[in-house]
Amino acid sequence: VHFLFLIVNNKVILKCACVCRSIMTDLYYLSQADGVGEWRTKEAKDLSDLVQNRITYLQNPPDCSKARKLVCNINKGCGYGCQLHHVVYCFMIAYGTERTLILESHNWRYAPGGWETVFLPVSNTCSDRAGATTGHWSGEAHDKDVQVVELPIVDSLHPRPPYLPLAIPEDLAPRLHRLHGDPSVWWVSQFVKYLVRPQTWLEKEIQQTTAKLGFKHPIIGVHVRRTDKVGTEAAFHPIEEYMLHVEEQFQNLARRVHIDKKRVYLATDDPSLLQEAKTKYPDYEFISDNSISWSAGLHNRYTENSLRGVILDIHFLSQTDFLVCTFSSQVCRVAYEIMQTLHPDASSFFYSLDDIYYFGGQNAHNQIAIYPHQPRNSEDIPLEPGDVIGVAGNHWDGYSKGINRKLGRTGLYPSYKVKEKIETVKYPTYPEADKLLSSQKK
Ligand SMILES: Nc1nc2c(ncn2[C@@H]2O[C@H](COP(=O)(O)OP(=O)(O)OP(=O)(O)O)[C@@H](O)[C@H]2O)c(=O)[nH]1
Ligand SMILES: [Mg+2]
Repeated sequence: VHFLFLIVNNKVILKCACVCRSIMTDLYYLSQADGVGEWRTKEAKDLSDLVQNRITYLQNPPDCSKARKLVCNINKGCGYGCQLHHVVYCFMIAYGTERTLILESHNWRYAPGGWETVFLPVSNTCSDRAGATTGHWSGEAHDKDVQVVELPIVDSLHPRPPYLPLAIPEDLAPRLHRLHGDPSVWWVSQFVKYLVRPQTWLEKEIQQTTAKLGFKHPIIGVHVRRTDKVGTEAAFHPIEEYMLHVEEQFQNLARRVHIDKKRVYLATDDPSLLQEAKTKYPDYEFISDNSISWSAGLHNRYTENSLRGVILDIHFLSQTDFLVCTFSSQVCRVAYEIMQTLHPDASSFFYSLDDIYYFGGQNAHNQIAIYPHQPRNSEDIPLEPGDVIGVAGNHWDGYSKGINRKLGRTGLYPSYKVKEKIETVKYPTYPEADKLLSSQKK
């Protein structure tokens, strides 16, 4: 549909979009038919309970002085989304190496008081990093006899353990493949879910702001990243580009739910955008706190007030029915991740104007060809079923760019002729934690 809408003004193509919308609606009802929807809801909850319980178990050792620990300092020199992802990366390695994560966050650039000023501590029993032996990360086997291991940022991680996105744990892989359209994101989202459990004041703040702003469904989330990002790491995209996809999604939603009002939650670091959007799109209701956008500018960014703002923006974006944004921004990727924890499978509830989903510092992101492809011209690369393709990006015009690893050739290929190649890794399986959980459930 997105591809087709690029070339409007053509009756045939508009008709295709209508047909496509009907197919999407049928697929939705099919996903709910014959109790599958209920099964999916329960399976999603069971899987999340399982993982959350394992993390809780890992994070609360009975004797902190003897626990094996992995120390992670939040102060990577970047924004909130980037720092949160840095902690997620640490957490995945902690889970992989069966070490309790110790999160250091004093003098955090957003809140000098640290992580616990906004979120619950990552452990109730073990926040002291002291131990008999301490050392820098030098690989799981090498660090075997070191009690406390310090982890650097992913950019300087040597050697690299297998416990990194976009890989998923082998023991959960069959269930995740059955449940979710993008198991890699689901796995990342479980760590984010544990991390962003709000302190009581923040929970109240979220509730109050929900009421104050009139946040209601149906609603589509738009994140527009401007200021320091534009021209350096990402291109400028006018509001019109986002709204094209917002309108398209409301037409899709209208097939299943009643749209009383076309509501858009707008999150942006450009405070002038809200007024522009309201003027240009009077038939929409824009829900946005303009003072949050003011606090997101570079001059005010690293303050507690701005932190509160970005947490609220990400919260509301994640609560929307669909996200339109640029995945080059970690703000939107975090919102998309949290969204996964609120639905059995929200993997398709987004449209990114630029990048495909990625984590950053991840292992190679590969796809596998499922259909053969004959190049149309010199820009294309050939595909044979089974070929492994290292994907660089989706051009959102029906084609992706990548390297055919068998041939060593880089170029374009039709996006539908490949599928994601999801790597699995032997993570520890936490049988003790699982046993505790099933005895609680009885
Ligand atoms: N409240 C709010 N703050 C924002 C918004 N967009 C950007 N920011 C601020 O700008 C920071 C951007 O830094 P990152 O979180 O690293 O995300 P990014 O710069 O988009 O992505 P990277 O450059 O890949 O790290 C955020 O953490 C916020 O502090 C927004 O829509 N709302
Ligand atoms: Mg940045």
